[in-house]
Amino acid sequence: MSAEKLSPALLGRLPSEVRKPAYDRAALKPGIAHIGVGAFHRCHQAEYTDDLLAKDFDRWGLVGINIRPPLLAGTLGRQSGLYTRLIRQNDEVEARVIGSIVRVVDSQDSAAPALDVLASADIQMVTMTVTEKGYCHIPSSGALDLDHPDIVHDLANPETPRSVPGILARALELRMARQGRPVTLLSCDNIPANGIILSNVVRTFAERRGGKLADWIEANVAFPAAMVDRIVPATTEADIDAVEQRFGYRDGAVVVGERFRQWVIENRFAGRVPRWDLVGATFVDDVTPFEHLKMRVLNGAQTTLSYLGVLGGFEHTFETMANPLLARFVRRMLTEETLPTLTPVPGIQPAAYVEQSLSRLTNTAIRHRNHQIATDGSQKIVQRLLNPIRDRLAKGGDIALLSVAVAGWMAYLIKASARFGRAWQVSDPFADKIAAIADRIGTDSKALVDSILAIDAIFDPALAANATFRAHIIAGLGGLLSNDPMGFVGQVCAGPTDARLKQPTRSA
Ligand code: NAI
Ligand code: CS2
Repeated sequence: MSAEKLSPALLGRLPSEVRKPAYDRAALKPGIAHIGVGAFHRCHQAEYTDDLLAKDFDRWGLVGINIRPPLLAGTLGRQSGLYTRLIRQNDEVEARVIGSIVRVVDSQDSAAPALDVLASADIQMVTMTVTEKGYCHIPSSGALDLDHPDIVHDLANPETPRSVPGILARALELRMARQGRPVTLLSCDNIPANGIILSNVVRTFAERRGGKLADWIEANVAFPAAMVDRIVPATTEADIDAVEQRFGYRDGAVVVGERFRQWVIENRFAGRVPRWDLVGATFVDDVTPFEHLKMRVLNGAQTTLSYLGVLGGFEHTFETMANPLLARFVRRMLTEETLPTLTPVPGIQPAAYVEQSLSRLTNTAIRHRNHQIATDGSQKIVQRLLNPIRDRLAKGGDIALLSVAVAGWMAYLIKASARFGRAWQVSDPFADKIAAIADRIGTDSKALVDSILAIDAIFDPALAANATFRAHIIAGLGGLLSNDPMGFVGQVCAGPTDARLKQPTRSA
């Protein structure tokens, strides 16, 4: 017989080691909407909100909305929004059922269900984790990509939008017409200056829509920036089975994360604000130093390890970190090249932050696949690698190690092309473009780099034209496409700068 499913009725009978919501869920009122109920939201913002509800401070429940797959009705919906959040640190497991999501809404086929929620007067805070590419912006500039197919569609059909910027602009228009209450739109995605990018893409829509919308947004909507942190890999069937075996019930919405968590939010709100600062979040005037630290150190390390890890034949981050060469490479990259680009962050010692970040990446219970982190690299490398490179170049600093990581992204996509034997499957908005370049050019790394650096949506032209940067990327790509990519990484890690620029032998 299959195990009983998680439900409100089961809460009273859960094993004692599973922590339960410490408040009356029936008393909650929808107050916060979240777009993009994926693994991360369930393990981060929803947990902070659960902590806040347990303090009996407010009665704000979350309404979760997905405008893209997966459907929520069959998992969270069937469980009345309940799910199990596992914290895993090597052999330790800590289980907790989170109760802060009071309703879920699938709005994949039409924006109407999402708009109903977002335009309602009950909702005064809208958070989102819609992945980096969900903002439909140009990574190198942060502006709305007017050629994006969803944006072309939404500008032509503003009342039936399908993109995040289009849906938010329409929701704000409905709020203005129906009830006029202010609202905060809080991006929790790992894009640089996420408040500014979200505001750019929504305001561009509003300006094109005309009427009073842009002025209303100016007066009634806040777009704070936020830095969010907790490593949360995609949930696997094994995770769901593990909950059943260990605790005796079936939960289709399990999520697994590490113990560490952080949320730094810009103190710029419109309307009511959940007091997440009472449960560990920090409200600050300027998120930028926190954002740079996190994206350049932790995310920079993850991205670097993902590309070099795949090229070296490793499956997960923790296995890649167990390789002494790759661990040494990433530590040197962060310490020698990334750290000097950072401005001081109150209360955080940069070298200690590097060590803490690297140590988080060795957690054997966090099975974060290199291919998952490598996904959508074109949307990630600007903030994680290219911006620190630009800062280094401006001060005359060495960029040899950061450049290998950028070349890693190129090699990863090139090796997925037909000409290179489709080494693995990739998912990146620029994958087809880079595969076409690889198919046309073949193995000439200088020609490959010339064509790839010409993609100005990723590489800003001034950086792409920098001779030092080009030379390092050409050397890096040559080395990583050679028969011995790890040998090349070893040479770079050991050798002086000019030796790093020498072209190694390449595979045919
Ligand atoms: P996930 O794959 O579990 O969920 C992705 C969510 O985004 C889904 O709800 C999906 O419907 C939605 N989505 C995808 N493409 C969209 C689009 N074009 N428009 C609107 N919605 C879209 O991924 P997960 O782990 O929840 O991560 C999501 C984002 O959260 C990341 O891309 C990152 O920016 C941020 N984040 C993730 C962390 C993690 O460790 N998983 C940690 C810190 C931030
Ligand atoms: C990861 C991040 O998938 C990825 O790109 O690098 O989502 C990472 O796990 C989080 O930012 C950690 O907070």
